[in-house]
Amino acid sequence: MTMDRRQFLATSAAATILPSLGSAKYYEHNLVAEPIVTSLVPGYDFKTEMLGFNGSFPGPEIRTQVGQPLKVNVRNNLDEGTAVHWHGIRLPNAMDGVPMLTQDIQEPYTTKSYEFVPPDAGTYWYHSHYNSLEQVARGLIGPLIVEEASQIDVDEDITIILSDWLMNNDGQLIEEFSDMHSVAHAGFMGNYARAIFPQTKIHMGDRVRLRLINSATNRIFPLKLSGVEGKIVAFDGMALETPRDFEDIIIAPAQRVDLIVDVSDNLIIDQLLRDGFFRLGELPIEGENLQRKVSPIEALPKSTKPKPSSPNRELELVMMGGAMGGAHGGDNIWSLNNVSDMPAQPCETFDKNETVKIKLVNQTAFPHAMHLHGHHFYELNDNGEVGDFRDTTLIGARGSQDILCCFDNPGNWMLHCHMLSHSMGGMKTWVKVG
Ligand SMILES: [Cu+2]
Repeated sequence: MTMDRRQFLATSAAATILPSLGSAKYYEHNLVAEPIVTSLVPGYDFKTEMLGFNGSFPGPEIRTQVGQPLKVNVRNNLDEGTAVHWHGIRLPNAMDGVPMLTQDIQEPYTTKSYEFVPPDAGTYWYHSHYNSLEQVARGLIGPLIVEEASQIDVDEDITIILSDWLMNNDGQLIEEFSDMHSVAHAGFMGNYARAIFPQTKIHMGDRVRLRLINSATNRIFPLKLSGVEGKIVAFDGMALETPRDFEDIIIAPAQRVDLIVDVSDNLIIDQLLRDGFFRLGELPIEGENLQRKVSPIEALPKSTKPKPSSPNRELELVMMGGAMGGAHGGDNIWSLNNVSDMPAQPCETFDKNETVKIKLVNQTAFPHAMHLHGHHFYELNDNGEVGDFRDTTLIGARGSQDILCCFDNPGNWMLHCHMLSHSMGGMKTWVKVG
């Protein structure tokens, strides 16, 4: 028996926070995946047919607090299956939202609950992990914000979603998602891109936290921010030990960048192009904040991330295939170590808490954004020194990137290119931990 739509919506008010024992708070949210129409292009009167959550694209911002239990009830009101993945959260394997690996496909008109305790504060997102190239391109995404236990000293906290869409002149999505030419090249790309701001006001002199999320299926955004000055404070949800200066920012599909900035003018986000820029969005200032924060921008509180230690094992994972990539042993367009698509057995099995150095070698003519589920990993620089702690790393065409990962989370975890066309074209595998 399925709950009828009205009945479900009646219970799906905003987040409920129920008191619990001690200091624990329990956050519960409801998400309804459904077809929607939305004004995707500001200034035009057409409405775009998409998929969304709770009637909107992007889906509602889920806000919770680090270390507190979160429950999200997902209702599938699509006439196709779905599954929701909580990107970047180090959660129990059964909650990871990957059909055929961690759960069944969530059938139409059913409800599935996900429950986990986010161990790290930061900027995350949720998105469909079923038929994901198409469902993400059609809009099944939303931000998942895990707040720090103590308040961060900013005037505003703004989540900005970056994405692109392929649209016709009537503003409708062109559904050529799996066009084979794009799969074998840089992936399905839009002809229109935008930074989506929340309905927030900023003032000259504000200190603002900006949470950038790239939800595009394939597009890497090189960005220039104007009107603000400050520091990068986190990548992929994880606090940097020392806030970092920035000029341009490169954000690959699925990556997040948190900044703390002081506002001096209208906030403008431009995408840098080879010969100029494209304006992704602008948040105009209104009035002035006369109580400016003048203290230096401090690091966010440390996460519970594992300390880097020397590896027990070293492996190589080679990205192969695609146009101009040469021959490889896989039977789809892309492969990892000569194997295309999800193998019946894991590509590697790790003992729990094993620390592994993985050399990600890109033999192909395109960049890839490799994402590991259930863990973050350290990027190693060319001298082998430990760098940023991320869940998605961008590897340039014909380049390589070494990573160091402590596989401390038991279960079956996907490892795949987050350019979702490449993942669909075979660049995906999984590892088993514990
Ligand atoms: Cu790729």
